Parts: sequence; C-alpha cells; structure tokens
Amino acid sequence: MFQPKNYLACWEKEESDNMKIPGSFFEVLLKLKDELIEFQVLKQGSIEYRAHIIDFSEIEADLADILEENDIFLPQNRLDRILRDLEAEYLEVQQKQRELQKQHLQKQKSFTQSYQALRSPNEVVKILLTGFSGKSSIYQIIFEGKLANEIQTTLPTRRIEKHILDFSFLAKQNRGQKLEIWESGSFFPDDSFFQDATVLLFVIDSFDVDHYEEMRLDLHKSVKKMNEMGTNPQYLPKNRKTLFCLIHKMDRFQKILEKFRSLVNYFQIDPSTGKPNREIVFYPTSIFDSSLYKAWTQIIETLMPKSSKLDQLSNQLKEDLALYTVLIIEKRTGLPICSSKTLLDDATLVGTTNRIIITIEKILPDYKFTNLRELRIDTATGFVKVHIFNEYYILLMICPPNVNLDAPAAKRIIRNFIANMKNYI
Ligand SMILES: Nc1nc2c(ncn2[C@@H]2O[C@H](COP(=O)(O)OP(=O)(O)OP(=O)(O)O)[C@@H](O)[C@H]2O)c(=O)[nH]1
Ligand SMILES: [Mg+2]
Repeated sequence: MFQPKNYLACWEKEESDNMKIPGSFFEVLLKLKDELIEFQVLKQGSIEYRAHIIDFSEIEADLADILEENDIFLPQNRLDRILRDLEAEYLEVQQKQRELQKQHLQKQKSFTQSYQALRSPNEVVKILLTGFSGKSSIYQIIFEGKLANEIQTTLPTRRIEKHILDFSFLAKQNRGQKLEIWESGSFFPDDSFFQDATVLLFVIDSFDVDHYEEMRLDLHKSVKKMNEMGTNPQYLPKNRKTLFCLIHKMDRFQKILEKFRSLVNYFQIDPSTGKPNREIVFYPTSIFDSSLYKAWTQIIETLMPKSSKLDQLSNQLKEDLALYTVLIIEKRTGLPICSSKTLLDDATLVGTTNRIIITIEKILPDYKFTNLRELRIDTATGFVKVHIFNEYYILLMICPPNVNLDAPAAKRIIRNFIANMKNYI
C-alpha cells in the first residue's frame, strides 16, 4: 500500500491526457472502448482499477474509495476541482459515445433490413429427428431439460411428432426465428417429412450391431431425400453444414473415441457409390453425459451464429476481471449467446453447466430453496461462478483462484456488464 499518509494532492492535467494526482503515483483517465465508457486508475503506468461507467456518480464513488484505500488525503476544494475536471471530460466522452452508438444503430438497422428482406416474416426452419433407437430420449434431454433417469420412453413413437421452438425472443439480435422439430418413429418416413426441411439429425444406435447395414442404407437414403426435397434458407451461408448424424448410445463402449472413429469410417460410406459422403457431420452422443448438448450447441450455431457485440462485451468482462472465460447461455435451449475468446470448448461448457443447474434446481425444492440465483464451484485450479440473472440467461465465469468477484469493484463491473448486455438481448 502507498505510504506515507496525508499527501496534499492537487490536480494536474498532463499532456498525455491522463490526469495525475501529484504526491501519489496515481493517474486517472476516461476511455471510450467498444462504445463503453471506462474509468481507469493507473499506478506507475499499469492499470490498478477499471470500471465501466454508466453514470458520473459512479466515478465520484470510485474515486473516493481509491483515495481512501490508498491513504491519499485531499482537501474538499481540491477534490471538487478534480471532480469538476473529470465531469467535463466525462461529458465530452459521453458525447462521443452517443455519436458512435448512433452510427452503430444505423448500421444495425440497415443490416436488419437486409437480413429481414431475405427472410419471409414467419419463416420456420424445419429440423428432422429420425433414424434408429434413442430419438425421443434425445428430444427430452435437449429440449425438455430432463435427466437420463427421468426420461419416459415406455411408448414407441408411432407417428410423426411436431414440436415448435420459438426463438423470436432473440429478435433483437436479428436471430429470432421459429424452429420446428419433426420427430419420426423407427420407420422410414414418407416424402412429406423431408419436404422443405433444412436440418437432418439422423440417429444411429451404435450398440445395435445387427442393424448397422440397414442403418447405413437409411442414413444415406435420408441424405438423398434432403438434397432432393429440402430447402436451404437464403440467409444461411452456402457452406453451412445441415446434415448431422448422431452416433448414439456411445456410453456402452469402453474406448469411445476409437470406436467413434471406426463407426464414422463405416457410416460415412454411401453404399450406392462406395465412397464417403463428406457432407455429413458426425457426433458421438449419449444421454448419460453432456455430449448431446455439445452436439446440439454446434448444430444450432450453424443456424444462428452468436452475436459479435455480445462477444465483445464478454471479452471485455474477461479482461477486466482477469478471468479465464466468460459465457452466456440461454437457459431453455442451451444455446450459448456469446462467449469470450477461450481455448476451452464452448459447447462442452454449456452442456456441463446445463446439467449441473438442472440437477441442482431439481433438488432445491426438497430443501425449501427455490429460484437458484448464484452458484460457485471450487476446483483445484480455480472456480466457476454461475449467475442466473433472469428466467432465461445464465452468466458463466470461469476464474483463476486468486480472483475476488465479491470485491465492490468486481461486483460493479459485473452489474455494468449485465446492464449493458440487456441492451443487446
Ligand atoms: N445406453 C443408452 N440407452 C439409451 C440412450 N438413449 C436412449 N436409450 C434407451 O433406448 C431406448 C429407446 O429410446 P427412445 O428414445 O424411446 O427411442 P426412439 O428412437 O424414440 O424409439 P421409437 O419411438 O420407438 O422409434 C430406451 O430404453 C432408452 O432408455 C443412450 O444414450 N444410452
Ligand atoms: Mg420415440
């Protein structure tokens, strides 16, 4: 901590634009970064504190805290002068911020218009869930948030079942649309099933060795039907993959990865040509781990890419608090809305988090706890903090062990992040 006490500090504005507090090693400055106003306090050139500012009163409070924490004494008239200068600076930066936001909005508007021009207003993306044993279980795990032991599969599916998923609540990000999941029973569906479909999820029962040949024939027959009768909405980039094969019940094998590779080699061969069909994307799945979430997350991302603005915000939060990773998940669908740059795999994180939360939420009422709000999980190399900030969204922060998210400054940064985020979702 900075010593000795009771420096009489006065305000100086340096050429570098950083405002210095003489008698101390501190400088303060306001910066406009990604359309957000950031208040920074530097000590000998390195950032000691930073926070997003929505209102000038926050700067006042932050400055008072910093002076007190570092035993810097300023007479009231000097403090008033600093605040006056800072306020003038704040108003200037705020003006710039508004101009930038206006430009951004205009850009966004023209993008939305061109995007909407490509889509008919009530466009529905048709997703097919077909193939062999496991389809209804897969549906219940991904879309009804069930755990493996809660799945009701006593009745085989006799007809085609249609489920509608409404994403129009994501409309602000230009991604709102409806998905229709068409689920078949274990029979080869007729042409109306494939008509106008965009995505194929074909389930292979990896444990049913006796039917491998039949499954492979049906898989490639379905792919052909998709190519003949399916549609690719215009707004989807041409190279987006839309044909997926879930090699399911992989929990039944010991060496999962090895087995998966050999099954992919087998199933991707189109029996009519003897050659592999590279259009099909394969995933190993099981209802007993997070692999289904992982597959679904990757599939849905091809349809609805994440928002780059929110990615930016989450990167900023990651930097501000020196975290490993920041991620926001839409709770009902397991869809990652945005994430900071990370070496970790988003999809695995999403799956694992959803499973943890679903499990915990299920036991809470037994203990007369409801509405899970926050959760902290400590591990040997750090901790995971989960904020459930409304019915729909989960903020996931993966942190090194030394980070203190309960410090007032950190709390404020997180509050600001959530407030900012709400402008985009
Ligand atoms: N070991 C294992 N069993 C699974 C898995 N997924 C589903 N099952 C079991 O497979 C059986 C059939 O599951 P369903 O989900 O009803 O299969 P379906 O494809 O909907 O069946 P139909 O409606 O008759 O076409 C059930 O007994 C499930 O418990 C899995 O990942 N691993
Ligand atoms: Mg079924």
